Amino acid sequence: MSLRLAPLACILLLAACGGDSTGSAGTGGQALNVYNWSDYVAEDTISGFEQATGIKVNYDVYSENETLEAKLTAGGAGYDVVFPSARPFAQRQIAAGLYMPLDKDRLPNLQHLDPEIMEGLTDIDPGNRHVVPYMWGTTGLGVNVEKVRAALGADVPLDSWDLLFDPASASKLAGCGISILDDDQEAFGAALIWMGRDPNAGAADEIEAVRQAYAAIRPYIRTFNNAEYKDALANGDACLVMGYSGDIGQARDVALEAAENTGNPAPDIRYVIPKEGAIRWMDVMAIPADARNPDAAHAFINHLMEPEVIAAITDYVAYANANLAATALVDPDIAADQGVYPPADVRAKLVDPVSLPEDVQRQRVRAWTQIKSGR
Ligand code: SPD
Repeated sequence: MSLRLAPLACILLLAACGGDSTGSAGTGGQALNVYNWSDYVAEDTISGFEQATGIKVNYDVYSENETLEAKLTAGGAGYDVVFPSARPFAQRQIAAGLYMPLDKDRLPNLQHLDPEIMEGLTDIDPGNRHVVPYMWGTTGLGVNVEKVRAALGADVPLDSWDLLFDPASASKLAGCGISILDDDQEAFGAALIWMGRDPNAGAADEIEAVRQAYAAIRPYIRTFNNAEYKDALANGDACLVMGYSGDIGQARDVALEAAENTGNPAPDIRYVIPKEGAIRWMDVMAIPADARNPDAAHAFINHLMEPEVIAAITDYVAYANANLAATALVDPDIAADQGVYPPADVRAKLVDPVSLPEDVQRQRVRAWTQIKSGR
């Protein structure tokens, strides 16, 4: 895992970094409460912000959009900056008035963001008033190549959802460990794409088709989770996972580091965007309407839009960012990694999730609960 040290220059030479000169003055001396996905900043991101601004950060993590949404809707959680996925979560949270409008005068680093990505968010956030894009990625397969080949043969194609959804394949991989995201949007999307259908489909027969697809492989699935699968892939407890792109890049880096430390051969862990296509998602930053420290929240969001800061995060977490000015600063190996920045022909097969009607969403959640329980 490469860790860029560029933000240090900003810490030492604050004035030279531009647009990040907000100190603790104006924040009422209160700590900033940040709630983010797990493993979604670099090692020095939070300490870099604290040193640059004098603002103390309480940093807490989650691994499901639903956890964040439950806290936001209950109110009083006390978070100042949160990171929902854009569709459908931020979309409906904006509509429900859960976020405060951003004060763009306090976000000068907005100038660095990719105008195409900003424009792409205006359907859920007209005028880009409430959310700022953070990282984006895809949901595909993480593969331990040696173990999968040992189970399925040296010539097995690694670029298809068949690896997971073909029961003949899954049954042979059960022994080395299959893990699936506990995320109904991703799980439904993947199965529907595998079947050549619209991943945003919601008709009763589509839901039934997904239920049957999972019923056929359910006996071979070891775990359903959104965070632990990363370690399982890295330490050999899983050989095939459905996972978020950067998480699988992180698992590969952890495995490489462990191999270096122990002198053992490094496993060949790969992230695959299957040839049939995949879901693309975008996570955004927002300030809850009941935030207690909006001044510090703006300073934090602005800090994360510093090209050096966000490039270092991309290098560390292996997710693509939305900051054009950061592109030249990203580690060339990460910038060239087609799992992080897919080429045009692959991008053409990526599908953005949409907000489904409430009754469809409820049916999906019910079916997903049944699938997981094996009923
Ligand atoms: N470890 C960070 C993972 C971020 C994943 N966010 C996207 C979820 C899309 N359903």
